[in-house]
Amino acid sequence: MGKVTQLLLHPVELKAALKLKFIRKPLYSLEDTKETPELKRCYQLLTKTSRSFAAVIMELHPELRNAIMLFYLILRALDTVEDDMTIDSQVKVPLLREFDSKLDLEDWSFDGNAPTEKDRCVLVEFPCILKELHKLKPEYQKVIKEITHKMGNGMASYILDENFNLNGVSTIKDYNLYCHYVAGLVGDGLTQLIVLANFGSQDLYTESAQTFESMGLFLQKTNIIRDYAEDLEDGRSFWPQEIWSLYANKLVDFSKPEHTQAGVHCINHLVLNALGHIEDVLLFLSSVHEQSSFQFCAIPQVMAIATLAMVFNNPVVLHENVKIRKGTTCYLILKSRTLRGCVEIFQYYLRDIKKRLPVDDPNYLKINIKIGKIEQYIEEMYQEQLPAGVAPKETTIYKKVQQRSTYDAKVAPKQTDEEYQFNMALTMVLTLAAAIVFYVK
Ligand code: IN0
Repeated sequence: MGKVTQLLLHPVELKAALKLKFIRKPLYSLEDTKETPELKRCYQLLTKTSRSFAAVIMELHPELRNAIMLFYLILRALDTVEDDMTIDSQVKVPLLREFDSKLDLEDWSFDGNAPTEKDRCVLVEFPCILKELHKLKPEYQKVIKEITHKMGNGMASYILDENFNLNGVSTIKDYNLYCHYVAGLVGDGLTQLIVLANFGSQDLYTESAQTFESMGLFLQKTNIIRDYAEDLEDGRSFWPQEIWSLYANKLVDFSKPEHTQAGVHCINHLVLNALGHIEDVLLFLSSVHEQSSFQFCAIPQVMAIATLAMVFNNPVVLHENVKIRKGTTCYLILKSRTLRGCVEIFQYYLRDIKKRLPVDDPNYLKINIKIGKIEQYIEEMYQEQLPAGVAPKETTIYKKVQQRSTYDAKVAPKQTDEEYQFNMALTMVLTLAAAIVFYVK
């Protein structure tokens, strides 16, 4: 179904798409910084590697924009080496283990990727990344190097792990460890950068590693559930055997019609496991103060809960990738600019999951209990349903939410003004249309 038809069938999303395109003003834009040819090329590479998310990075506060853009490109380079099945492990393993040492070089590039590897350009044109990396504050460079070292070695250890290559991920512990190396560490690095820039509460990094770890794991686990069919096609699997072996003898069985119900039960079990990260995600978001950094952190998380609701109890996932509508992404980008907006999005999709949870699902009770616990946590965040005269409990999360609400309060007037501008424009267009129809008649 064409994009336009989809939008016309979802007027709320059409409105969001028009607002995002014509009314919303970015907080910061690239235009306001002088760009060297190398920096310009880096942002072009960024746009090539991730269309939609590149725009979010380009709207970041100038203090962190280049650091996060370069961090993103370097991680994409590492990912492109790890993903390329044509590179012999004799070459791949040392390359991954020593990748961080390449960051100290003035002029290094790699042309060994298969021509079909979509982001090979990032490695071929690595010199412009190195040039801009060495212009960053030393403390930012140190963080990027440290995370690249840990991730490169983590990925290398999996390449060599025979059992992993044969049977994929076996235990839930392995599942969390694999997700730690490819996504948890990203949360570690980004949190250090946000704290160093003083864009979040000082305890964001020291409070608990689990909090920023969950930011990465919630995204990665959602992608792993969504990409079941695509990964199997590429001869890879990341679903933990400890879970899927409860529903089938072989992981590939789920793609057979007679095992569809078992496959759906397995999807729902994996969704239950991913729901375990939501409270940490909400705690993390309530600790990010600088607005463009908040939006940078919030957008992937609200996209993930929308995707998780879409894969939930959905047999289509066993045969093809499902994607949320473009219109939905526009609506989520506008609404996720405040913590309150993010909480309402999570509440909406958790209720959607609960509504579509079949009573005969083996995890019916556990999923209901988990969603109930998250609802309780959200109540503790705002404590707005308290009986008269009962004072809110000053818990850590409550105080962090109170503080974040002062930043939310600065966003709300902008959202109201956008609504006003949209209604004005709509009234003009409708009046004009009516006038034309009246005179033509
Ligand atoms: C990301 C994450 C990301 C953003 C903000 C805060 C984060 C905190 C912890 C961990 C990751 C965090 O966001 C991107 C989003 C993205 O690239 N989305 C793609 C869609 C997609 O499906 O790829 C898009 O085009 O919109 C993300 O998914 N990852 C990522 C990579 C590097 C950085 Cl610096 C930040 C990838 C991953 C594997 C989930 C970490």
